Formats: sequence, C-alpha cells, structure tokens
Amino acid sequence: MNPRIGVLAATLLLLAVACEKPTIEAELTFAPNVPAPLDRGPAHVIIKLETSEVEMQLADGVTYTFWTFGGHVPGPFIRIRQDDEVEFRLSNHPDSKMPHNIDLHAVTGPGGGAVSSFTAPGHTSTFRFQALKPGLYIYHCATAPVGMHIANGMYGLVLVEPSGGLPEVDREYYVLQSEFYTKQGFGKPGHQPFDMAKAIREDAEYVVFNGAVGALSDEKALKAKVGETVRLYVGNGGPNLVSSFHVIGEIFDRLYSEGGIHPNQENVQTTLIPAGGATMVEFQVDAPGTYILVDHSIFRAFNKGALGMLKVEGEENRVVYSGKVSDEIYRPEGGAIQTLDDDVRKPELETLAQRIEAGKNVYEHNCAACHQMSGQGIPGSFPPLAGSDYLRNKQASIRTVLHGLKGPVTVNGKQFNGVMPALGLSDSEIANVLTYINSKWNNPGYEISPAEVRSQR
Ligand code: HEC
Ligand SMILES: [Cu+2]
Repeated sequence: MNPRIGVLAATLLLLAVACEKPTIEAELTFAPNVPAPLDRGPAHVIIKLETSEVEMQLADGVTYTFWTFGGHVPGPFIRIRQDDEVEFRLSNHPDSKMPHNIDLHAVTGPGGGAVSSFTAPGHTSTFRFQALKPGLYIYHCATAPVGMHIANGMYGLVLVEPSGGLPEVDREYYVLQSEFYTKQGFGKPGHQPFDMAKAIREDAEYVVFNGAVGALSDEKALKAKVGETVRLYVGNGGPNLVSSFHVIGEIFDRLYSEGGIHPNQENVQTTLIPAGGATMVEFQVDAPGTYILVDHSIFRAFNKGALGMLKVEGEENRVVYSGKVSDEIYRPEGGAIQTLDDDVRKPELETLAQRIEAGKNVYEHNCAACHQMSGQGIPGSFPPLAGSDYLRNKQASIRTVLHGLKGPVTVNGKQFNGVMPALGLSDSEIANVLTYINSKWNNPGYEISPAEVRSQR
C-alpha cells in the first residue's frame, strides 16, 4: 500500500473510533455528596479542577490554611466509568504560593499523572488517561514535599464504575478520613500553622472525617430512612494513619475491601482503610436512631475528632432493637431487690413543684419509651397513663412501678397483657414520677411521698 494512503487510513480510523464516544464534562460533588450513578457508555470526559490555598475552619474556633482541590477538604468526588477517556485540566489559582499537581490512583501511567500535571500558580496543565481499571481510588497532590501537601488537605476520591455500574442502593455518601498536625494541641483556638516535626513523628492533633471536626455531626449528619440501603465510599487521605473504620450500631452487610470492585466480605464490624486507600461498605438500616461513624482507634474518635453521624428516621422496630427494657439492681448474692438509700443518692426535694420537675425527668428517661411522651400509651401494647383509671388505686400504682407488673390488666376498659419491668428506681424517684404523672393528663392529682413508696418495698 502507498505509505501516505496508509497513514491517512490509520488517521481516519483513529478519528472514527474517537468520534464514537460523546464528549462530556464530569459532574463533581463535594463531601458528603456523590454524583448520581452514570448510566452511560464510555465517553470522553473532561475534568476541570482548581487547586487553591484557603483559610477555613478545622474545629470550633480553630482555623487552618488548607491546600485544596476545588476549595474544599476533601476535594470533590469524581465519578467516571471503565473505558472513559479522561482529559484532566488542572488549574492552580494565581494566588497560590505553591505549585501543585495530582496523582490519581485510578491512572495507570508514571506518577498517576503527577509529573504531567505539575502546575505553577496561575497556570493550567492538561493530560489524558484512560480509565482501565474500575474501583474506588484516592487522588492526592504529589508535589514535593509530598507529605506536606497531603497533610494540608490535598486529597479526594475518584470512582471508576465498572461497565454495568454498581448494584443499586438507596443512598450513597462520601466520607474521607485524614489527620492534621497543628502547632498547638487539639482544640487550642486561633489560627494553627502546620507542624512538620509532629507530622514526621505521626503525632496527629486532629483526626477528622471530611476535613473538620463536626463536618458530619448534628445538622450536617448523613441521613437515611429505616429499610434503606446505604453505601459509603470511604477514603483515607492519611497522610500517616491507618483507619479502623466502624459505624457504632451497624454491621456492614457487604464490604468491598480496599476499594476493589467485588464485594469480598459480608457482616463486617470494622474495616481497615490504609493511608492512601479506600473502601466501600453497604448496609441496610433497620432501626431508627443515630449511628456514629468512628475510627475505632478510639481516642481518635473521642479526643481528636474522628466522629460522624448517620441519622436514621422511621418507625421503631422493637423486634430488631427494643431500647432499654429494664434496669434492676444486681445483687450477686441474691435476695430481694433493694435500691440504694435515698439519702445517699439525692437530698430530699423541698417543694411540690420541684418534685414534679424531678419526676418529669424520671418519666422522660424511664417511662416515655413505652408509655409515650404524653402518656397516651400504644394501643394493644402499652396502657395509657393519661387519664388511666388504674392510677386511682394509689397503692397499686406504687407497687407497679416498684416491682413491675405482668399478666392481664384492664385500663379504662381495655385489656393489656404485657410485661412492665421493675426499673430499679429509688423511693424518691418513684414518688416523684408518680407525683408528676398524677399532676398531668387529667389524673387524680395526689402527691406520693418517698415514705409511702418505702412502705411498699
Ligand atoms: C418497657 C416498657 C415499659 C416501661 C419502660 C414502663 N412501663 Fe409501665 N407498663 C408497661 C406495660 C406493658 C404495662 C402493662 C403490664 C401488664 O399488662 O400487666 C405497664 C403498666 C403500667 C401501669 C399500670 C397501668 C396503667 O396504665 O396505669 C403504670 C401505673 C405504669 N405502667 C407506670 C409506669 C411508670 C411510672 C414507668 C416509668 C417509671 C413505666 N411504667 C415504665 C410497660 C412499661
Ligand atoms: Cu499540592
């Protein structure tokens, strides 16, 4: 063949192959959000990402100059798919003091893109790679001194979906653990510079999820509803520590350990995530409440910030989880149940108003779970205390709270046949809670003294 025609043919073929794929710009999301599943074939994907150095909050009253991808720590979640051809455009903000680059663990090629993406302040670098291997990968800055760029916040997750996608779930979240090495100790207020010596000693002051203490707490908690399946994409940016990732009160139904694409374990309590590694966990939430995400190297959770929340809303499921059903005095030598001497526990309260107030507190912590906040009970299971004719018998109601109650009982003409546990309350607690109940909800209104309770023991 004429060599020129050969070259032309080859060029046309390349163009034809290239043109099969549509060109799209990747949607990037910041933690804890994850872009929607892709539901598309391979494409030319353009990713635009900017590095910048910004002062943000590390903890209440503590600020830090973070080096970032996209102005956030962690950087955005990048979602692409197997066989995508990616054009990566990394821009470094003109105000940056440092050059930056990116090493994507999803890249097969020298440095994961690091050398090709080295970008001075005020410049943009472009490089291309093909996403050959599906999985969940860390990306990070790899500009020298590498440890310092990572320690200052330059990392994120990139998911390469397998062709065909991952199994469908109801919720997906992005959680990334990392540590910070500040000049002063945990919680010391003010602006905190980076401490290189501590970083070398691996002596972290902060260990956090999603870049700051409290980034996943209270109103920023992850959310789900009872019965839903949740998938967490969890990364560990390090720079040094290995995470013992655990969700208090949950079990990982499926685990894709180390970010590999096949679930390789079921029913896992705690999983290791290496520094510069990732994992995917899936679980169904069965009971409402707050589940706590921790690094189970537990001082990190309670003393350094590695604590997040998943709030699950929905119907109580007392079969899966009952809540506390009783609290009785434990006496190894056996014998009758006895509570501590009241005088040792608490001084006697003076006025009726004080006793009602104290009784309300006892009620909310010991009774409301079954009899409900407004004493209305639950038809068929827990009898009402609001307007209960049973309460007209003062001695019977004292005995019930003191010793518990089981067997058939009729309240306001309705039959109940459950078990009310003895709760191990003191004489004054019982006197106060009954006085409180009696003062409310159209009940008889009499006062009950600790002495009256004592006489029933
Ligand atoms: C674990 C659930 C549970 C808790 C907690 C509980 N109860 Fe009950 N309670 C019951 C059940 C069930 C009955 C009915 C027992 C039966 O059928 O024999 C009952 C019955 C009663 C009755 C008699 C019936 C009525 O409705 O008047 C009183 C009074 C009472 N409880 C008061 C209390 C007080 C006060 C507390 C907190 C100090 C409390 N209970 C905590 C489950 C509970
Ligand atoms: Cu950098």
